[in-house]
Amino acid sequence: ENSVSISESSREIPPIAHPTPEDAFGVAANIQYHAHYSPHFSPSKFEPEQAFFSTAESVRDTLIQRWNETYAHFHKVDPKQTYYISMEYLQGRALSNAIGNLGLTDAYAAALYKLGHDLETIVEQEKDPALGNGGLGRLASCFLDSMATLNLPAWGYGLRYKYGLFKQKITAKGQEEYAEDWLEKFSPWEIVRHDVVYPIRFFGEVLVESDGKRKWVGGEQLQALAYDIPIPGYKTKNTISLRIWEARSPPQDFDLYAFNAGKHINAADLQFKAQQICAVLYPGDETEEGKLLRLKQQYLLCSASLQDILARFKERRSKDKPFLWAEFSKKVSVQMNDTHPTLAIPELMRLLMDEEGLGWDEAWTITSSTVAYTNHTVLPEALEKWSQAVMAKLLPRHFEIIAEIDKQFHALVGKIRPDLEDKLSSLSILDSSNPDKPVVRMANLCVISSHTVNGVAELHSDILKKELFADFNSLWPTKFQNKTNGVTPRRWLRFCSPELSTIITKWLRTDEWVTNLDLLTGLRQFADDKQLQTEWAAAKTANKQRFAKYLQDVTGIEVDSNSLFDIQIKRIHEYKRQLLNILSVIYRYKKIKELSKGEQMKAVPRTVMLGGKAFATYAQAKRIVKLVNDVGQVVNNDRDVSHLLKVIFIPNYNVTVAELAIPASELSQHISTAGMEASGTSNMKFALNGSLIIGTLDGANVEIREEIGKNNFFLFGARAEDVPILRKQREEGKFVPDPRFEEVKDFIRSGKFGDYDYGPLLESLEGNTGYGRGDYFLVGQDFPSYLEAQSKVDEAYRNQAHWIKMSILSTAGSGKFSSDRTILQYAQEIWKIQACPVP
Ligand code: 475
Repeated sequence: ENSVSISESSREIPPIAHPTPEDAFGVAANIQYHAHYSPHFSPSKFEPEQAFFSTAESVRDTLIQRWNETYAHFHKVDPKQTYYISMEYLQGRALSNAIGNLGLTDAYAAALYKLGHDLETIVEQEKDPALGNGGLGRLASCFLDSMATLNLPAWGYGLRYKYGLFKQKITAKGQEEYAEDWLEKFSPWEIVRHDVVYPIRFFGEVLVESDGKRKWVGGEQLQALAYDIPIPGYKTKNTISLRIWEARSPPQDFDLYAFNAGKHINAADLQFKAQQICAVLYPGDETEEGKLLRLKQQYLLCSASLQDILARFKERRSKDKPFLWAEFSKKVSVQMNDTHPTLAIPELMRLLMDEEGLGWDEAWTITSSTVAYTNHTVLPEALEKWSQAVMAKLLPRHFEIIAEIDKQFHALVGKIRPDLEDKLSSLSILDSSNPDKPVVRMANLCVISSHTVNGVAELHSDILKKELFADFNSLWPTKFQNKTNGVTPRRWLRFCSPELSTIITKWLRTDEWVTNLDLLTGLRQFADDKQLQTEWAAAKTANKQRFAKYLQDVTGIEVDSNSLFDIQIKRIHEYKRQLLNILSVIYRYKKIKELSKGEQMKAVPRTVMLGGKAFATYAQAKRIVKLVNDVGQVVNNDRDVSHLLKVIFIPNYNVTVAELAIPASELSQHISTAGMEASGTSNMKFALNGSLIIGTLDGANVEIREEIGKNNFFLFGARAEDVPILRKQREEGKFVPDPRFEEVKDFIRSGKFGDYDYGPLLESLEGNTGYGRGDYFLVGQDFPSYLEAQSKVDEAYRNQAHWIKMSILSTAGSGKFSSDRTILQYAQEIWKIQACPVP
């Protein structure tokens, strides 16, 4: 027996002198340390790539230190905590964001200079991890930045896909997709947590024990392994975590007999099978793919996250903090980013009942006061519906629980709202109306089980209340809220446009706008000031030149930095109407060709840029990509017009490209069919960067226009409330197309843009209305008013002083669209959590 007892405390890691280098000298030493002692390459090499990894590791030291302090502080204070669960995060590159938030950009730039590198080149070595599709994923990342910056006790949970969103290449055939291997080398930001592992089960069966308790047994068993990515707040010590899960097979007992019998491949097989689960991000944006693998991903995310949440809740109980399940929802709030993590609901029920021994009623009270749901789209193809058969097979216990929730919901309606009973077929969770394919409606499960349901812009939340969830709203009117989206001003202004930021800070005489974006209104009083206008124009020009250089590098096309930079970047969707944009470009091209030399002198030169990825099997979207590229080929090579018009498809649009494009933009297009874009968030980023918007009254455009003033917004198109009426009129043969619209379609049909078959694309604009046909998205309807708005853009651009003034007013009016404002509203009105700053 050991006579010397080792005290508990001596098993903790002894504190070390703070490694955070704070000046260029210290930083350089730290980078060198990593180059020598954590070399992933030959230590004799210090090329940009090695310099990037050493630099990132040096930054990571500081982040880990702060992350530990934050975690310890939360543990001590034990505040109510929010967990944001999302299948997608679009983080973008982390290096410049991290050193920016730490306030160490100058120190790192100077240190790298000492070591023979420049910061910009080093930053460009980093891969852009694209673990998301579009708006929903990027919003999650903006939210993490705001939660950290606001010192909120909150974490993100996600999945560690091996392959992110595909890489897009443009060839003569149009878009081609290639694997995006963001882990090709490794990611310096993730910290693998071998101490955080949870069991995950699929398939199997439910046993009923003698006491009536139910138990899920058998089937396949896996493990979820955690990786933590530290998320630093801006100018605060608080550093939170994005915890992403990876599936792996449980450690196998090494079976020597099997090995000798040559059967050792089995373990490797299991490992391979497990790894398939997180192999790829499903690339459909606003589409639902009822594939088993996707359901496995969703369950892995929910189960691992909830086991982790429960473990933390228990860990924080102690003698003086008694363990009471009834306290759970006073300590924990779970936000579901769309319906993708809906399984969090039955999983929390299962854990509370089957693992913790609670009864149904208590488990239901806890669950329904813990989870909240955000809806991001009303598009029918995005509303998740899972086959009941698939669900019952993969997750038999969860299916039982879901059926029971549905049953109790029916009983509740019968009791308190018998008038709604004939609506139950559309309100219920289980929909068996099609006997060949009974489904589980995930959105209904979310609405019924959540204490709060929110939309992402005023108009969208109204549509949820009045249309999509109207009956639920009449049942639970206080359940529905609005939380207009926002974007982080750090990444989307302070760091992506240092030029404009410096000017803003100078004129506002403070840099506090970075965390208090409403202060931007202070720019309004200087909007007419010639000095500010000159500085503003110079910054915009510098950003345009930087982006022009990038475009030349990736497309080989030379861009005139004096032309109007007109940009539309977002996923390619018919409802987003990139087709409307390119059709009007074709019209512009035709008209320029008809001008005399004298008239041409007066025309405003434009560079129209479009970028975005099309879901690989979304044929119309791919045709649109092809058309943009074909039009570019013709226009850019036509010597009569190329000095007045260029059309560029920006390949492989991602967060990194957005950071270059948005600051360079003067006009940006947010032109969806009214009522279809839930919010949009790039509209906010563009407005913040002084880019004027041409847009419809859709999503957050409505609120942006209110904030920056209607004179500073190029509005066109049908209103949301008129859209159904217009579709109906069209159906009745009452729509008379504008001759200019016909002219453009004929021009494409003539073969002017090559021999690709645009028939199916043009046909979608004709005939009887129906989803995806008969011009469902009202391109023809809005074409004339769009052309008029475009003429107003040209007119306005001719008066540069006035344009710059509008640009300043656009930035000045963007304060509302900070994700700090959005997150504060979630914290106060949904999560009921408070800031918990590390002292
Ligand atoms: C909206 N993605 C934007 C943004 O709120 C809005 C759905 C199903 C499967 C995979 N991806 C999805 C979305 O629904 C999505 O990205 N929605 C977007 O959310 C943030 O600003 O208007 O279209």
